[in-house]
Amino acid sequence: NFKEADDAIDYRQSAFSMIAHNFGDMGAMLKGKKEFNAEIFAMRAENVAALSKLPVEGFVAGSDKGDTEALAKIWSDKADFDAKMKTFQENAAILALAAKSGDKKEMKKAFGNTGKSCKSCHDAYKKD
Ligand code: ASC
Repeated sequence: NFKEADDAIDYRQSAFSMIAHNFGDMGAMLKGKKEFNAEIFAMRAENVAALSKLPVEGFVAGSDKGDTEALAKIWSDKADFDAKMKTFQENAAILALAAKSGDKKEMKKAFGNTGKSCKSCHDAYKKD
């Protein structure tokens, strides 16, 4: 139900932009680049978990053409792409739980796994 391919591209890029903003701030806290705040960290983790569900909808057929870094391989390997998106969503959900646990070690582990799932998809499906 996007009018144009460009609308689908805007939609997914908006979601990725919000994911990067929230995830990046969590990374800054874990790496000691800014003060760790458990409440903000948990809010950001919740945001990422919710946002992780959004981009996939924007990868509609034909939206490899336009102002996008998405590789055409996404649509020829859609099952693998969707599986990687699902792994990201699962890792983000685990990160949101870890954030509420108060256990910094768990948070770091879950943050690392989530970042790995970002990267595995970028390596396979994003122009560099
Ligand atoms: C980020 C960000 C990404 C991922 C990736 C993880 O903060 O913007 O694209 O983490 O670098 O490896």
